[in-house]
Amino acid sequence: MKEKILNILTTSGKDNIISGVYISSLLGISRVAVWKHLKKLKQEGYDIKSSSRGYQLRNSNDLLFPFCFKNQGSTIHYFPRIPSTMDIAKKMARNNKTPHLTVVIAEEQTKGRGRLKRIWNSSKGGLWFSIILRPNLPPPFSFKVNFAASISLVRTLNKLFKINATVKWPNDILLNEKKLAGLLSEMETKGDMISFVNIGIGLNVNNFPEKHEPNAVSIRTFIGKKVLRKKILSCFLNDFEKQLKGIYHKNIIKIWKKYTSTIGRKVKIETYGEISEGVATDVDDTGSLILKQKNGITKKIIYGDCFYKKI
Ligand code: BTX
Repeated sequence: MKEKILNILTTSGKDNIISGVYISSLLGISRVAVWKHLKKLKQEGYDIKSSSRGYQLRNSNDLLFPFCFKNQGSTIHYFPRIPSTMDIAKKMARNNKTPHLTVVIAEEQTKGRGRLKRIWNSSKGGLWFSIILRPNLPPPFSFKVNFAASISLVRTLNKLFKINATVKWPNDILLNEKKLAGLLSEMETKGDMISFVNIGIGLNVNNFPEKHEPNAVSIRTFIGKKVLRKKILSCFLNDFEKQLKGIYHKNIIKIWKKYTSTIGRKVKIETYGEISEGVATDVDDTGSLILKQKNGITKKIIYGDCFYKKI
């Protein structure tokens, strides 16, 4: 019933205002029942305004409801306001019936998180989602899925907005050296195989992250106008789904290198408090960064935070 009501509100005519009587006649339920459902939707965080003329769903041109993605191969779950899409995705993924490519989207996250439990600012206007994946790979190959996600994201953004976003190792998306998106991955295994990998993506779209994070940027601040998140998500999912097919046999790192700005840069890498500095000379076939240090010794780094030094 909730989906049906939202669908009616999004497809309603002039001013997007629709009367309770009309909704009740379409759905064959009483006006009181309509009122109760709408009250619940408002409590859940949906931006619905009521007036003497009826109900209006605000900001309805860029909603991310499941029925907005009818032609997508993915199953979409939408929440107006939750702590984190990662928590919901983990719960869902632990249920073996949840299919590969299930997407959990939040309009707003109250406890969005980055790597190492850092805070991820997730105010309205951004694209905050997690994808549940069952890639049929042994755990050491999970890096392929993470790198593939950053390729699909950067490729989608550059194509749609004619920008030059790049990937910073391991998989932040930068625009003009500022953080446009962050990716986070959480995995559980079963026997010798991955049970699920959840990839969380936080992309600054129509929000203003620079208010809280001086080194962040959104598409809106960069190109100077609002854009449709729906289109970004849909293009991203199409591209990602294609990449995931037969991923075990693909040289994902070779493709990833076309989109990275890390190789050749002077960097500082922090791994659990240990700092290494030098020039990033390569990323090997397992996704590890190869660092040539000042003393000439080469070091292979499997995990860490990468900071670019000024050019
Ligand atoms: P990260 O640990 O690389 O980045 C976190 C750091 O980025 C923070 O410490 C802060 O300095 C900065 N930051 C915080 N918010 C923003 C922002 N909106 N834009 C740019 N920089 C910011 C990167 O972690 C992984 C982030 C994944 C976020 C997604 S959103 C959907 C899913 N749900 C969830 O809780 N997390 C993921």
